[in-house]
Amino acid sequence: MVIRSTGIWCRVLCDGEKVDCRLRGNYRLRGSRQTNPVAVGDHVRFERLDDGTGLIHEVADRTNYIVRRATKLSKQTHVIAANIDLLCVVATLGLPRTSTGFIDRLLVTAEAYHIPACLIFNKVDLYDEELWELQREMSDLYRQAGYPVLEVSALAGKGLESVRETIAGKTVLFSGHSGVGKSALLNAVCPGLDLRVGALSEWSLKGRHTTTYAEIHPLPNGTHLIDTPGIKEFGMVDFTPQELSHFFPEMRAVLQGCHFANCTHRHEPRCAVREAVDEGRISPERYRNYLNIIDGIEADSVR
Ligand SMILES: Nc1nc2c(ncn2[C@@H]2O[C@H](COP(=O)(O)OP(=O)(O)O)[C@@H](O)[C@H]2O)c(=O)[nH]1
Ligand SMILES: [Mg+2]
Ligand SMILES: [Zn+2]
Repeated sequence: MVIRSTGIWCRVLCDGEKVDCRLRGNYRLRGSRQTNPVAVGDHVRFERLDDGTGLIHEVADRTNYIVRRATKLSKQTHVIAANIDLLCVVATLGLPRTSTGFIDRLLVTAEAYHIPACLIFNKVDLYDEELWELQREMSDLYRQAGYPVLEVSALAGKGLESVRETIAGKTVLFSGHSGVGKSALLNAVCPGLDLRVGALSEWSLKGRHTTTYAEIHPLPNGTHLIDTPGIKEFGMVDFTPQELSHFFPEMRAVLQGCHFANCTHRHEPRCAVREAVDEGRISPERYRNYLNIIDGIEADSVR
């Protein structure tokens, strides 16, 4: 597994050993639109050379990958990471309160990239009765939509085992607003990791500058932590208003019932999604966020 990639050289984790590898000179880019043929998370086959380095012969097909555009308008994309097993969206209900709008945008991005996602609500040690009530609503909301929800406290050590079980053996990306406790949570889950808590930028532990390249940290029991600024910085994947509901699992499940195949579930007659909202099978909040994202897509396309 490639755990670091800076262009020509990359570092490959192989049976616990880290080997610096180069791509064979004649290795062709898999798609002309991608600027880098190897990204962290890629599985490669390499040949060991006399000097101890490796020569990569083959890059395995990816199950998924996240990209960044080379420039705002360019069609060329840079693959940031590949073969991501899980996106953990870390949120808080106390201060600051993560909005469902923000959560839903991250979840939509994960769906569009074919990355399974789960929600982790941190800082439950700060809850009073009212916040627990809100937490129950949020947990119901997202479980109904099809996502696993964990309620944890990095500080009080609550729910850590559920986080360990959820990420065990997986290549995982943590995302969420700064300050929600991602670093604290990872430290609590993986003693010895020693990430800086309360730091402005993530993963600044080694005195590196804020990286544009992703890196993977191997953890005990086969978990691999992807270190990137988070997928929200990469922006949403391009899609049309007609496609958006496919990235809401609970809408995807009913939209074949819509009268029009290209239904956007706003004003079209005989819409199965709106029917499900009216009958309480789809949450009005998720539906509202769906409408907001569509508005954003349309505003972008006229700009
Ligand atoms: N009360 C409480 N505070 C927490 C918890 N987890 C993290 N924090 C605090 O939240 C702040 C931000 O944490 P940090 O891990 O740096 O957040 P990050 O920006 O998401 O990585 C720090 O002051 C932490 O001590 C928690 O479970 N409960
Ligand atoms: Mg942090
Ligand atoms: Zn519809």
